[in-house]
Amino acid sequence: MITVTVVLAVAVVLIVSTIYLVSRKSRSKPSFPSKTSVVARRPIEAPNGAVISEAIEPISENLVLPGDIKRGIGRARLAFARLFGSILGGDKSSQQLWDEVEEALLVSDLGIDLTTSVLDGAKASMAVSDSTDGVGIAAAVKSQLRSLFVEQPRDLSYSQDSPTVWLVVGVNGVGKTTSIGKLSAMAAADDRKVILAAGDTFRAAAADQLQMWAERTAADIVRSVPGADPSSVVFDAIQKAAARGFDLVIADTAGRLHTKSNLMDELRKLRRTAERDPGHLTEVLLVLDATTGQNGLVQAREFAKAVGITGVVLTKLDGSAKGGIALAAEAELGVPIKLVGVGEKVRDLIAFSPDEFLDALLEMDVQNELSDED
Ligand SMILES: Nc1nc2c(ncn2[C@@H]2O[C@H](COP(=O)(O)OP(=O)(O)OP(=O)(O)O)[C@@H](O)[C@H]2O)c(=O)[nH]1
Ligand SMILES: [Mg+2]
Repeated sequence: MITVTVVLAVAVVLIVSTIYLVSRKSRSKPSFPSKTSVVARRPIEAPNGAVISEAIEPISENLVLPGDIKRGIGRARLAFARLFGSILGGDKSSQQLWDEVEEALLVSDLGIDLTTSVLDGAKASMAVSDSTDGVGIAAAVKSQLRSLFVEQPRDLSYSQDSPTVWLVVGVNGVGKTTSIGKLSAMAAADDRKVILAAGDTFRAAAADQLQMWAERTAADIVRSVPGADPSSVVFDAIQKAAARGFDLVIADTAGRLHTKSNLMDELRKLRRTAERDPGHLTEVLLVLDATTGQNGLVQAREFAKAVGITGVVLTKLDGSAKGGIALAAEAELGVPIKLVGVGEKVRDLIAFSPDEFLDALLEMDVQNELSDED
């Protein structure tokens, strides 16, 4: 009798636990095979000297470069709309509304001069249209902001004859090497054969960092020893590209402070090398860190003057609340922002569109997200 009871008890426990496990499994989310699989792991040295371990992902799985600017400029958008959005609500005098717009523009780091000119232009257009409400003010300001962007092509250009050369310049730490990795992935996605030239020979770890990106994006790399002449590295990369039928050479450069005048001399020399046959220099891209705001613009001006730039890559927009810097940079430099960096991953480089950017920055439904955040 005791044996029968024990057997029955064990059977009941087994049945109950089986039912529990089956029901748990069916409730859990279905798992899809991961799109990216890690193929290797190797230590690399970060710019600050720290060794980080980075998963190296196969390039074929990493070619999606979505233009989701709203996600990318999240913080800039929320910070801007917190102030700008409020002009649409409440019963405010016209003066209060203009004061709030001014504050929003200044906080977004548009700079005092541009803010004044945007406000003056918007007020003048309001006087013509005879409108005084918040919606009218918002529209007039948006139209003034739009006019700060230059009307020039924003796609990266290739020469008809290979190899095309792109030179990437900017102050240290702004995101040059990371952006080159992302550009390399973009070019590979476009079926271009790419060589990266490790023109930053100042820091020993710089070429290692670039090599990691070359491996991740199936690009070739030409590098030399620390302290080598950057122009000779770029020269060798162009020669190799021409000899072996590569389409594109992307050259990394050192980014020590512009106050060291020899850096500017070096960049001029690099430019001359990149222009020389068989290379065809079509882009000199200035990388600008959005989080540095107006300070970054002082340095940008120096670089633009020294080497002449064809476009701007505005990085770290994901970490900046200063969306106005995009407008300030373009108005100040007179060259188009071609791409924006919105994260550290290979996909986080987005083709820049002024209209999409302004729509995202000024979109008023962001108020819902604000209340979620608070
Ligand atoms: N959040 C974010 N981080 C970025 C972005 N672009 C670059 N970074 C990070 O910024 C740091 C510096 O990037 P690098 O690419 O090494 O910058 P660099 O200009 O080559 O620096 P130097 O070689 O020292 O002159 C790294 O930690 C990058 O991961 C971006 O768009 N968003
Ligand atoms: Mg670098």
